[in-house]
Amino acid sequence: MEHRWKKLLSYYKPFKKWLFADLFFAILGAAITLVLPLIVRYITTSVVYMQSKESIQIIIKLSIAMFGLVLVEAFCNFFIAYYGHIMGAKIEFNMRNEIFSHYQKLSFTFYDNQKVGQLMSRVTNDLFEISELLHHGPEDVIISIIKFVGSFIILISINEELTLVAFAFLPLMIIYAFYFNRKMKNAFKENRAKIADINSQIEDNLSGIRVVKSFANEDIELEKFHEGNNRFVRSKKRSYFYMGGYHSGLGALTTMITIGVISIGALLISKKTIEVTDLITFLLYINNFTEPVKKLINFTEQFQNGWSGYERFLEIMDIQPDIKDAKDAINMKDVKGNIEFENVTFRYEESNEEVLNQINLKVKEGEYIALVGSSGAGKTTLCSLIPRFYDVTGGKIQIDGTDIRRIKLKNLRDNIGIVQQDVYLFAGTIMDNIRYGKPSATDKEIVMAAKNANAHDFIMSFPNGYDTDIGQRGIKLSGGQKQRLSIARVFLKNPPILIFDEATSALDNESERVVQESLEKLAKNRTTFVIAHRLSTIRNAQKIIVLTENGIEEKGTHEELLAKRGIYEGLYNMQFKSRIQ
Ligand code: DUT
Ligand code: MG
Repeated sequence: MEHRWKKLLSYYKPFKKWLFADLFFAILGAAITLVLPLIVRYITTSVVYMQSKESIQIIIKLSIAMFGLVLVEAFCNFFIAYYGHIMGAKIEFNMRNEIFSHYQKLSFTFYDNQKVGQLMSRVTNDLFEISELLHHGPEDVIISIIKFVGSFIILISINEELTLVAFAFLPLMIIYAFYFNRKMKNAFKENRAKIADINSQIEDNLSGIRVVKSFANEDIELEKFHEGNNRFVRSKKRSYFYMGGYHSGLGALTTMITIGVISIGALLISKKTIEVTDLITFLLYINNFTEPVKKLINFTEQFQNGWSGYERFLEIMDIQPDIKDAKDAINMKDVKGNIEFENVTFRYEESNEEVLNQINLKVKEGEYIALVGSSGAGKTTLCSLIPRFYDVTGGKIQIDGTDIRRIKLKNLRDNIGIVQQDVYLFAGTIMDNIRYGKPSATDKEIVMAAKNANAHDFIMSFPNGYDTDIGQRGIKLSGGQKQRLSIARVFLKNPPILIFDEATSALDNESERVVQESLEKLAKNRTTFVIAHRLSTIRNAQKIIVLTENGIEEKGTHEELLAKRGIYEGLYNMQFKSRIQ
């Protein structure tokens, strides 16, 4: 707990001056608010009874002074509102950077178990709540305390009885404000949840709009949407109910305090225990002690929201990336691509069953090997161990004789190129997306890579060529085109080790042939792992490995494995026959 506070306070550190300036102007502003009625009181009790000449002069001076003070107060309020918020935004900026760069460090295991929407709301909503608390919290508390305590001291020194009358209403006000504020804030939270629902529904609908239309299900979608939209209105109604209750009730209570003070004050005047001016002073102070009550109650809510947002923030920040550089990690130069699995065992964190058990495999540099086996046998898993997307739970993997856990992650992954079935393209142009493989690449290199990947021709057939915007996730491209862009990326990256995971599975025969051609060109002189369901695509692999639940069951060339009349032959015959039918 203590270290959480320390860490929270540490966010103020770069903005110490801002914070102090903020607090200084908060105090100054509060002090001026307290002083103004005192000047009025001085005028009404003393100055008006002076000789007229003298009194006129003093009144003019004091009026000017009061105008001046109001201007200063206005500046204080402006400073708090403007620079206070900027400070909050800058703190939010720092925290957002922190959590985003933390996201970049976390491993596959983390993302396997998270929802993207929730991770996003940590960055947006939670941080907003925290920064609101961080910049409004201190000033609100200080202003409220000064105003409340100050007006209490001033009033009690004027008249004790009337002070008691004025403050007698406060407990009622506190209870009322507390109750309605809580209800109101909860209702607002509910609103936000409902609008989040609507947003995610819209997002889901728009992302799947092609499916919606293909099933002609627009009406069903509309109905679903209306439901969510109606829930939003109901929730809003509730929040406006409490908002109305809160404001009207507190307004009435404040007026009641005024009436109470005037009534009792009038009685006291008639009994000659106080002067009319005292009563005026009291009336001038009423806002100064009712407002802090509202502010402090608001603060308790704000604190709860901010703090729970902060805890969710820390929850993420406290997760240590389970895959990171060892202290003595090295950079390898001129990686050849000899890969050796030694007694490799692996299981996913959340399951107790081993996916891979005691796998031994030696792949020489430049070798082209294929992994086949039934779905779920662990082919993808085996390949994702090489770039350390996951760490082995037993045994080790070596590249050129070095345990991959001793190689710097960046260096390791720079040496491995991956082409998968579902290609992820970023929103942007074709040029940008290929350049992702090597950010420093020149345009010439990019065109070269595209040519190698058999992509240049189709790119040039677009009116904007390489500057064509491909839309979100490359929606404007065909499957084969996307695949060739992802191959161009890897050409540009130029790594000695390659992994093709079902790279052509989603394609028709014609585009498969084109993509296959570019894949084989890419694979030349590189250590290559190919996972393929269509055995026709891996016939010429130098080595085919059959992976099953029991591990590596068969190993050899296509002809050798056929001759063995084992699992591979079974798989092959099955596909061969189904092809003919
Ligand atoms: N598995 C998990 N968690 C994951 C991924 C996979 O528990 O994040 C399990 C599912 C499966 C086993 O690991 O039982 C192996 O999965 P993998 O994806 O490696 O299988 P595959 O051989 O690549 O199957 P496919 O041919 O369907 O791609
Ligand atoms: Mg797979």
